[in-house]
Formats: sequence, structure tokens, C-alpha cells
Amino acid sequence: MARAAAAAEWSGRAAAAARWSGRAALAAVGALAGLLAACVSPAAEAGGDGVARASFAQPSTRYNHEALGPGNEWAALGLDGTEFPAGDALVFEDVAPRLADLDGDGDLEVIVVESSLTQGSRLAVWGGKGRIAATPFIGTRHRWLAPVGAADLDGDGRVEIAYVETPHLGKILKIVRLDGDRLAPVAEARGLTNHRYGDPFIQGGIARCGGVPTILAANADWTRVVAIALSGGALISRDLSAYRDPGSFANLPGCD
Ligand SMILES: [Ca+2]
Ligand SMILES: [Ca+2]
Repeated sequence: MARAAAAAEWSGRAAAAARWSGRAALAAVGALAGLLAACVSPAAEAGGDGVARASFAQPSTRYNHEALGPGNEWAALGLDGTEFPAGDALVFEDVAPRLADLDGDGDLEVIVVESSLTQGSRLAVWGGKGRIAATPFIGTRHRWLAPVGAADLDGDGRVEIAYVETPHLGKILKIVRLDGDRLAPVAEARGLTNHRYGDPFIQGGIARCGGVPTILAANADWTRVVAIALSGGALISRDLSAYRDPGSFANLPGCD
């Protein structure tokens, strides 16, 4: 496994999984665990601006979106014991913060979804001392984005971050890369999604298919599982199999 891909870690998933319930959610947990197993690494050592532990804190109802069902909007981000308030105009809106080494220095950064009460969501990256970079807001209240994962998708040694912007409406897969203090656009593709409104979990993720880090998502009407690779700056989609339930992303031929 490439070093950058190996450094991607999603330590928040256990906390997120603990809140899930029901058979579908259990299937999703299994699928997610399978997808992520190849990308887990030990937590980064303390020191520098890196983060070892991240969690959301201070449940909030001030945004009242409930895209992830009740209880997944937060007024603060906890990083290694320090709480950073979102501020009056924002909430954090995801199942958990996501840890990954996005700049290849061996320390982990934190990927979060921040939602403006008036402009909807943006993807943001934090270090231990505060926010490092963010995408522009989507621009409309109650328009959300669902993270997919982070890995060196194109093998160039730099880690990309994948997310689906407006997974219930526009269904646009977007790839960005941390470049200093900005998240630079890399590529995008339409007609792909990874979340159904109200589900307290996100589906799909990044697996290794044919040895290549590959995004797994659903097509726009949730009938097919699609594999998406990044090559030469372009996203290349490949139909994989039927989508039936959250477990459809697990045990795919050629992917582990
Ligand atoms: Ca780093
Ligand atoms: Ca890359």
C-alpha cells in the first residue's frame, strides 16, 4: 500500500457505528469496516500540529437539518482534549470527524463537514491548532455534502479527499486536495451518491479494486454500485454490480 493511502485513518467510525441501529445499519457497518480496513494505520504520534483524537461535542439543534437524522449536528469540535466552538453561524454536520494525513508529513489532519446556518455545508480540514482550509459553502441553507474518504487516488504521492456534494439532489462527486491553506479542486463527476436523506450513516467509501484505491458509490437512482478511479486528472466510472442495500458495497469482486 502506498504510504499516503496507508496514512488515511478514520478513527471516528467506531463512535459513529455505536450510534447506528437496525439491520440495514449493521450491514452498513460491516461494509464500511471492510472498505476501510485496508486504509487504517496507527494513530500519529503526538506533537506538531497533528491530531491523535477527534470527536464532535455539544449537540446542537440550531440548524435543524437532520439530513443524518436527529443528533448529528454539533456546536464544537474536540481535538486532543481541546474544544473548538463552531461559532454562532456554523454547526458540524457529519457522523464523526475523520483523521487522515493529508499533506504527507506523518501527522494526522481532521476532515469535517461545517454547515452555515444560511449557506449550507462546506468541507473543512483542521489541524491541532485550528482550521487549515475549507471549500466554499454550497451556497444554500440545508444543502449538505457527504464525505467519501481520503487516499492517494491517482498514485502521485499526494492524498485526495472525495465527497459527494448534495447527495440527495445534485449528486456530484468532487475530489479536492489540500494545498497549503486551500482545498484545491481536482475533478468532479455527476450522477453519483452515497447517502439517503435521514440515514444516520454514509454508504460506499474507498476500497482497493485491482490494487488501485477506488471510490465506491451508488448511481443516482440507487440501482447500481459504481467504481470510480482518478487517473490523469479525470474520474473514470465503471459499473460494478446491483445495489440492493448498504451491504452491496462489501465483498465486491476484485475489491478489498
Ligand atoms: Ca499531515
Ligand atoms: Ca494523489
